[in-house]
Amino acid sequence: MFSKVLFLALIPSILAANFAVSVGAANGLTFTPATITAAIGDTITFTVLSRNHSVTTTTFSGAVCPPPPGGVGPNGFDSGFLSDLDGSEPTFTYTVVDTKPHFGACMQAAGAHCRAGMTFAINPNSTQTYAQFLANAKAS
Ligand SMILES: [Cu+2]
Repeated sequence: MFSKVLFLALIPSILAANFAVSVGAANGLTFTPATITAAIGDTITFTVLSRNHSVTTTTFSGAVCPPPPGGVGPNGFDSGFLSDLDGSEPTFTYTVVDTKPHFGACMQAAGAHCRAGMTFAINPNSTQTYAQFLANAKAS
């Protein structure tokens, strides 16, 4: 009986996936990959590979850039600034808690990184696409 309970408790961690996203690879203003399709319980680990960036949720349209401190919710998030200026490659891990679209960007330089296209989407869909979000960011 105890072992059956233990086994059932382990199932979510067995099935959950972890996605790795590079932030600022090759000194670029990029999240790679820029879109992630994830299920509840999956984790996304962002690793900053250059400069000083943030991983922050924002709105799909309107005032996209810069994303506000704390991020835009519900279930938004904000890594705060993560500097790789010392070569430490800092990470931020988000655990997915819903399957709704979440759009995010870097808040650095008063939104300049965001407007340059430093953006990402978790679970974009047919009405809220990453391509449209990116266009909204560049125009914001
Ligand atoms: Cu940045």
